[in-house]
Amino acid sequence: MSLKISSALISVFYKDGLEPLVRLLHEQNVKLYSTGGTQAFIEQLGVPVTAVEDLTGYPSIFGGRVKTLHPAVMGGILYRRELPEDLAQAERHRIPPIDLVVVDLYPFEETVASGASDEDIIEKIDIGGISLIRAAAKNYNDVLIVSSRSQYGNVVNLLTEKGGATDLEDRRYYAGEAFAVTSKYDTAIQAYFSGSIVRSANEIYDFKTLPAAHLRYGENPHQQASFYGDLEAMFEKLHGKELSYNNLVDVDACVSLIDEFSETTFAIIKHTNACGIATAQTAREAYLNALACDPVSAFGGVVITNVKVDVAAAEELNKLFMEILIAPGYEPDALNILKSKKNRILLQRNAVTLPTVMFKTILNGVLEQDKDNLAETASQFKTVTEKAPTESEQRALEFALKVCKHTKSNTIVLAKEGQLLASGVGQTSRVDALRQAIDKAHTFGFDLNGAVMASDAFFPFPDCVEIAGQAGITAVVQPGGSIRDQDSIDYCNQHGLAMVTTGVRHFKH
Ligand code: 93A
Repeated sequence: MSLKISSALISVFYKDGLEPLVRLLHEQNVKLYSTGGTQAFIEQLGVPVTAVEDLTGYPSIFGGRVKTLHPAVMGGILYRRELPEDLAQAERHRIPPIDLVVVDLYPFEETVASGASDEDIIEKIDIGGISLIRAAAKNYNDVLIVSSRSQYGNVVNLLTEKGGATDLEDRRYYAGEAFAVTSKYDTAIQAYFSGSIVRSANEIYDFKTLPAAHLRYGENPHQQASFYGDLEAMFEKLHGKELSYNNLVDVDACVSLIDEFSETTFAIIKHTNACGIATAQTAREAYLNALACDPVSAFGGVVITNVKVDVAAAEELNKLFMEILIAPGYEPDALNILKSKKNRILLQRNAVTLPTVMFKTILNGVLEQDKDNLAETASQFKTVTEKAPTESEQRALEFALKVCKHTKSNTIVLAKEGQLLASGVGQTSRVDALRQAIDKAHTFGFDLNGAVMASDAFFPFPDCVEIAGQAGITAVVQPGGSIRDQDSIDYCNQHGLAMVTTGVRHFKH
């Protein structure tokens, strides 16, 4: 059943990416309720919002531990709109409906990974947010739940397309996603309490319990190979040939990369590295900007997006010879266009909780580690130069850093706002990575004046910033921590570059 959203409760930890959704809801005359920090963020956008305290008649208490845990909030989400008894009770207790819930949970895993104290980690166990998500997902019959920042772009598209209304199938889909979010969240808490990542890995990788699939061959035709896992749970294959070993490796790289982005994004992967990625207003524009980065490498690549593929995007995508396209959904006409190539693999991605650890066999044993799940936002950047990056540069740096994290080391990523310009990948020196990136950018016609640079690890010498400065780069992000950091900073100060550090290294091998 199509339902128009009349009111929404928004309570998010990270405010990044929220603005377009807030503005759209405001345009669609949705009454907004919000918690402290989120309320301040919305007010600063000039959008009217009611404090959740005004709804509950209660202040936020116990250091914020109890903010939304109140019958007026839970009731407004959970009462059944079609049941006369529920309607009567809602009226008697003056509980207004809440038709949309938007939550970004306390970053529990990130807090654990940052090495915070036990006390700080416990405080980051979200109780109210989880309850809001579960309540709204349970009542998907009447309520839409947005449970992750990665969904904002799709939800904006959905609400724009449907004029602020949703259908039952949309709400059910997002309810499923919501329970994937809450179960992943609780799994991380459980893993923390059990104190052992080894145990969680063994649970995840108990080969005997996983379905096995023989692959045609491994990385090369003379290598035998199998995959152990439930691919059908992850993807619905809509078209095309069997996935190969290398396809699976690239699909994995695609999924990890795209999950960093909440805006409308397209990425093109070759041999696990992005040879194009862009965010834009429309799917078509994002795809074309991603393709422009390196149309030569894109040939035969694996393409992923975080939005439904529409006809305009499909018409452009259809021109590319690609191995695989992965999307959360396809418009029926878009799918027809894309099916025109017999072997092209079209995957529709489902919301599935992925393991938080990774392992590989080495020597006579196995290496195991947590996945690199730290994603620094601009608010965590520390400016170390006289000049600070402009807002546009900050956004470009954040974008470049996300790409950098998913690119083979040593890597240098050059970007402008919302578009990868070039990267240097898997080089034995950072200088080589930078030279490769600059050369590639020029090959494909990009002017690097005003572009930004991200590095996966610190600069041991000032050579990289010198080369970057000469190429026109104006802002740099890097972890920092080299004993010669000051040499790079001095060069930036002398030549008017801005540099920020993150304190977090992102090697990937
Ligand atoms: O401490 S809580 O578990 N208690 C609550 O009642 C509650 N309600 C929302 N945390 C709670 N939240 C979380 O607050 C949300 O999940 C979100 O992460 C955060 C938003 O807080 P603010 O809007 O004040 O920044």
